[in-house]
Parts: sequence; C-alpha cells; structure tokens
Amino acid sequence: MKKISEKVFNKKMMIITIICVAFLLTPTINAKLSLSTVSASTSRTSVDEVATVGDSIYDLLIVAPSCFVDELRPLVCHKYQVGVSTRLVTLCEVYDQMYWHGRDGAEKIKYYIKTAMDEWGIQYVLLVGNYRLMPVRYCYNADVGSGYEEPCFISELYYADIYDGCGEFSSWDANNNGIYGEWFGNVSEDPDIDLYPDVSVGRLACRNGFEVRTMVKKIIRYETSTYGSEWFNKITVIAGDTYPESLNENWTGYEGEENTLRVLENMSGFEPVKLWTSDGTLTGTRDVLRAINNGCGFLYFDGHANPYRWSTHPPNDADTWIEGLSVLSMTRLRNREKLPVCVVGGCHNLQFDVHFGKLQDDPWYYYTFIPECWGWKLTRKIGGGSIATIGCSGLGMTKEDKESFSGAGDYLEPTFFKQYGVNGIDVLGDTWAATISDYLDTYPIDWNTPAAWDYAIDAKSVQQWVLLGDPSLKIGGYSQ
Ligand SMILES: [Ca+2]
Ligand SMILES: [Ca+2]
Ligand SMILES: [Ca+2]
Repeated sequence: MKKISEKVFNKKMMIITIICVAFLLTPTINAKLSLSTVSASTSRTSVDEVATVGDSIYDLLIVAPSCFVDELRPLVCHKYQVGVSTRLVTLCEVYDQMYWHGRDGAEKIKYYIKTAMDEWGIQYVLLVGNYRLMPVRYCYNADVGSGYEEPCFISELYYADIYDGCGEFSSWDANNNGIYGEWFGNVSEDPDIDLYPDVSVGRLACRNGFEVRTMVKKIIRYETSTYGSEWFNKITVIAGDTYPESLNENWTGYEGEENTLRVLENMSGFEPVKLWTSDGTLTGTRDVLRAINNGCGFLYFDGHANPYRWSTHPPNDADTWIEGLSVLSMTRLRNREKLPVCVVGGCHNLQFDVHFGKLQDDPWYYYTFIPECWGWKLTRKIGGGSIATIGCSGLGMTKEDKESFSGAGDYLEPTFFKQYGVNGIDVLGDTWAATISDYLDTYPIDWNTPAAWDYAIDAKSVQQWVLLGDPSLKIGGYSQ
C-alpha cells in the first residue's frame, strides 16, 4: 500500500486552505460527487483510471453518524494540513447513496468503501462510533467444541477486505444466507474469503461527542508534537509465563516473555523496558502504571485477558495471576501527551460491543456487562492512555491452540513490529494491513478443513484483529 509520505506534498498544500475554508462553510457534507453515478458492483479500477475519472482524490474516508460531524471538522482540517486529503461522509449519506446495494448497514458501508476506492482512490477508512452508532460485522468462524463456544465475534477486517481474489466485491457470504464468514462444520460454509486487506480500516468506538472531541485532540496533538520526542524512542513490553508447564508438558518456557523478545528484535532502534514476571520486574499494576507514565512510543502486552483486565502468570504457577492493567486501574495513568501505540495479546481486550451488545451467556463471567472494553478505554482516556490499540475482539488464539503448534498471535503480534521496525511502514493502518497480509502469506487458509482447527484459527486470528484508532496516523508524528 502506498504510504502518505511518498505523496506529492506541495501540490496538496496549495489546495489545503481553499478546501478547508470551503469545508467549514458548507453546512452539510455533499458527498454526491460522482459516487452516485458509479455502479457499486463494478470491478476494481486502476489508480490511473481513478485519476481521470474522479474530480478529486482522497486518501482518507471518514464515515460517522451526523451527530459527530461538528466534532470531526478540526480533524479533517488537520489531515489536510499534513497532506492527507480527507473526505467526511455521514452514515445517512452512505445509506442514501447505497440504497440499491447491500443487504444491511454493514454491507452498504462496505459497498460505499469499494466505490470510494474505485472513484477516489482512498487508502484509509476511519469509522467513528461504537457498535450502536456504526454497524459492525459479526463473523461466524465458530470455536465449536473448544469449551468456550464462541459462535461469532466482531470482524473489522470485513470492511478492509473489499476485493476477492478475482478483483470482485467480497461479500464474505458465499452461500448468500446473511451469515458471514461461516465456519461451523467439516468445511467452511463461506469458503475462499480472500482476507487480504485492500484498504486500511480503523475505528474510533466513540459513544458520544465528548469522546470524539477527546480523540480528535489526541490525534492532532500526537501527529504534531511527537516527532523528535525522547520518550517515543522507548518500547515497553509486559509479559510472563502465559501457559504454565504444570498444566501441559508441552508448555515449556515463558511464552509471553519469549514473544516480547521477538518484538524487541524487530525494534532494535528502540530502548527496551521489560516488565517480566520471571525476573520480578512485573509484580502488579503499579509496575505497569509507572512504566507507561514514564513514556514510551510503543507498548506490548502478551498474556491473558477479558474485556475488563489483562493478566499473566509467574513462572510455572497456574494458580497465581498477576494483574497488569484493568479498565479501572488505567484511570490512574498520567502519561499525558506521551501516548504509545499499544498492541495487546489476550482474549477480548478489544471486544467493543460490551454492555448489552452481543452479551455472552454469562456476562458476569465474561465481563461483558462493563460499559467499555479495555482497548477502547485505554485509547479514549483523557490525560494519557494510548493513541491507538490493536488486539482481539474475540478469543485470542496462540500456537497452543493449534495442532501445528505455530502461528496465531505468536506470529501476528511480533510481525506488526517487524513491519514498522524492520520494513519501515510507519502509517498505522498500513502497518496493521501489512501484518495481516504477511500472516496470510505465511499461513495460507485451507477452507476445506474443519471448524475450530488450525486453518480456521489462522483465519480467526486475522479476522478478529481490530485497530481502535486512526488508520492514517503517522507513527511518531510529522517532522513539520
Ligand atoms: Ca453465509
Ligand atoms: Ca482482498
Ligand atoms: Ca510455559
């Protein structure tokens, strides 16, 4: 995917002022342009064709409920100022223009994204609103027989995997029954989903205008003030013995800590801060709060979680849990403008449909009764937290869940840091997308295999990997 930094900056600067003024003077957003004249079912057009067809080319598409438009205007102006041409459309406009396309809200949004890619050449999509305000797609790649029986989970990758392998719109519903990404039986009922992202998708899971204003301020401040800051050059990694050997003789070593070492290998230019249970640097929440408050550009947790808290084990001690951070304890973070990009390994940290969303059978056990999930609270926190958080909307999968004993989160998470630290991909959504593509290159999916087995787990690993944050975010900020 083409990076923003490679774009022609000067030309865009000339039109920034004009567009910003025009935008601010426009009482309602007119997204009609030529979108409405284009069939949403046409196949992909090349970048060259886009340049001749469309009146304008946008990098970033923001889709939001109309109640958030005023709060998002400063973000649109800021994006123009840093050379990211941005189009803000309301959900009503999306539904209006996609009237004849899409069976439900999520599919209409996906058709709109496809059209915006074909017409405008957009590379980034920012969805604004939690699951009540902005539709989510539930993916039914089921963990049958795993003991947890998670039939479905939120997949934001659905909005990013626009084209199938033949360049056609990818519905994720091959058998056309309105149940997406089905994998219940001995083979997938919705096989051959491409999964490769064609656009980078992130979400601000805001519940109200106050949270939108908070996130807009955080993003603008991060992109304009982070560059050159000393704190950014640190990476904090937090882990322990994820799978105590006492439970299974194959679980030798301290899996979480081993993964943090793989991450650090990929981030050789950064000063590491290690919090491990094995050497006593991680004894509880206070250690985590202190490390984050000191400032770091990146933050990586690897262990166990639910929507409320992240924890891990000391070495070979399955009975003891060491809590790292919870929705409650993160209110004590005071890292202010020193906002890390956070990647978290664990179950359900980014299950952002908690609180009467897709309630589990036992909301008290699964912590789905809480008002906001771990990943969103950390991201939207005032006075600190993260600038963006990446993790699992469903049950986090690791190599221990696979018969082949390789891949899943153990490959996915260190690969994010490889894409940034080694390959230099420094726009957050591109890093997210490149990580997923790398995973699929390494672990191609065989859809003619049973549910809940290795290939289904590989598919789930990427399907449930959610980015809560701005996909067009310049990691480390802009130099000017
Ligand atoms: Ca289906
Ligand atoms: Ca694709
Ligand atoms: Ca172990």
